[in-house]
Amino acid sequence: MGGMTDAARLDLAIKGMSCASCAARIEKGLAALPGVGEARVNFAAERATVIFDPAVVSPDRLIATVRELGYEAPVERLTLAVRGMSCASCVGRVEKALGDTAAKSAMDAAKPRK
Ligand SMILES: [Cu+2]
Repeated sequence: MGGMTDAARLDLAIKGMSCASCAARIEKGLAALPGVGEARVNFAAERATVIFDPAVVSPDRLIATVRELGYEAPVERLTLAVRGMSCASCVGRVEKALGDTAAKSAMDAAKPRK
């Protein structure tokens, strides 16, 4: 994780995996994207957790990659946690980088509370 200043975490549901090597394939595909620090896919739980830099890669891109590999990633279960956001302008900056409606509503939940 060293070096990523604005690391965000995306948790998403993945459908269509039939064995553990499906999970490994998705992990590999996600980890190969620029801006992805870590990708973990749990076959049994049908879930993926991706640590990424929202300034480099968008949640949209991560989800699209899962779909390009042939699996389903229902966006309604997307949750996003962003570390290191200290003020509203940080939130605005990350939102701008994300540029997706679903991700934005997830960001609202992640906003720092006063
Ligand atoms: Cu498989």
